[in-house]
Amino acid sequence: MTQAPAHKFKVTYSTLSSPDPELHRLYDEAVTDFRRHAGQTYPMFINGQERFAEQTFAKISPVDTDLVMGYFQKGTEKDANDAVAAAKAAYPGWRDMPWQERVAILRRAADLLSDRLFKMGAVMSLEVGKNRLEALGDVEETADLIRYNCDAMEKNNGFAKPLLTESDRHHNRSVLKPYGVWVVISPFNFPGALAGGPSGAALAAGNTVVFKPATDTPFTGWLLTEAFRDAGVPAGVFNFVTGGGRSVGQTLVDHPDVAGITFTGSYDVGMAIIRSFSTGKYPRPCVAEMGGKNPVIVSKKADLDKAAMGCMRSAFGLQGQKCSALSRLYVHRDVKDAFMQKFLDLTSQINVGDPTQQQNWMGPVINQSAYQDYQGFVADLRQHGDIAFGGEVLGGKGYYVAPTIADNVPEDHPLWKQEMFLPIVMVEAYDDLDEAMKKANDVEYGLTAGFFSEDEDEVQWFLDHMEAGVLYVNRASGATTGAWPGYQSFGGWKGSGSTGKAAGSFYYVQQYMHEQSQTIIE
Ligand code: UN1
Repeated sequence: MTQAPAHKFKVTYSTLSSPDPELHRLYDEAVTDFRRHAGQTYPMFINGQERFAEQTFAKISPVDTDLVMGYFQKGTEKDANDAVAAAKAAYPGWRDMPWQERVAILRRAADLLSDRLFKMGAVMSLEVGKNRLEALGDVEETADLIRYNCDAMEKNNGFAKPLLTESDRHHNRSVLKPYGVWVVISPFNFPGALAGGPSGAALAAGNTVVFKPATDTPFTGWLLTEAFRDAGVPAGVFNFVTGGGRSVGQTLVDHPDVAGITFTGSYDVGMAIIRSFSTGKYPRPCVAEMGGKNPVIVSKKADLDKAAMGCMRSAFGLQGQKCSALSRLYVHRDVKDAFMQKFLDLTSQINVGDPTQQQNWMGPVINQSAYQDYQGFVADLRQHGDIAFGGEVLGGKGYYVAPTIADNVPEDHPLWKQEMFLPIVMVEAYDDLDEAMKKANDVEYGLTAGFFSEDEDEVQWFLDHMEAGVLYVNRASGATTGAWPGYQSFGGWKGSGSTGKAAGSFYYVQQYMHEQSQTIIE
């Protein structure tokens, strides 16, 4: 039988289910095939060459802790330094290549990712614990983010634009130029999109890249590296280093030859990098995306079926481990009981288990430490409020926990403000919309937020007052989650992001370049 082209199946985070049996067959085959070949050793990639360290670490699947997916290199400071040196040496050639050629190479890399959809999706499911649609969505988002950065270069003619002139003898223009060596440090939860997206932007703009994935997700990082390599990205232009955050990551952050960085991860680490990047000899650009504590407000004029579905998907998709996940839910007192009934009912229908099995919508949490955090948070919430649903670890060979809804937790409890990054949502009744908005905004984060109401004036009120970078109204496929490049830009306000510019719309790739004004007089 001939294999259907991968691009026939376009899965996004809003895809609720796919009726196409071919998609499921190809994914199942890829999982079986991967399991048969698991346990190999994978290199780093520096200056176009595979690089092996003295020590390796095992990547264990959170889905099944008996499954060693592969062995990855425990890179050292020297490896990090070599990667920066390689990127620095390769920079002039890549910078001077016409942007049209750079973009052609990067579009090839995006197409290779789409071609490898099922293999990469299978790896991501086992590496992160994503269900099949979330995993396939992440692969496609990675490819689309790379394409979107290429399109941005093209639509703006490489960012060389004329300025006003005094006469025919004056030629004035503004040109955006790359910075040099760009570091990309990515998180575990979207190991494709949040690595390939920023790398694609940095490369399209003409920077060279040193990429370090989260310690939990080296495998997807390697597959991304292979796609750039196979697309013809020249040696030294894209480098891949693995190892500890404190050794390899810190060496990259501290390196004087690094011109800019994109970090996606926790608020504490992000803020430390921003501070360190502003205390050198001169300020250097730091694009930081740093988590959320995302609220939903349900009005008494809401369609409660839409609201319950959107909240369930946002609170528990990918086990609550999205920075876009819903974690605070404010429901009008008049409709709270009716809403809770629907919300609990939908939540009780979630199957938790091996996410490569089609019937399981939630997989495990990422690692032992997250599994322990979950138990600690639940004990705390149980002591101070009610666990309306879930609250248990589920056993098995992986880190499985129940989707959890906490109610009646006092307003001053610290977990109303702290990002948990787990499938736990806290619910509270409100009497007055303005009071709900005040609480919704009263956190250090401002990433995503959702609103449910069938009243136009209320909708406008929400859009006018909510302090966050990504707003959704009446979205049943995800009340706060599921941004897609070109359709929703994605970036945070306040403690959620450092630049005020979001990925996926009009202003992102420009952050990887600085402006030069050129005036020539004949
Ligand atoms: C994240 O949540 O960590 O909007 C990144 C979403 C996805 C993921 C964003 N695009 O839910």
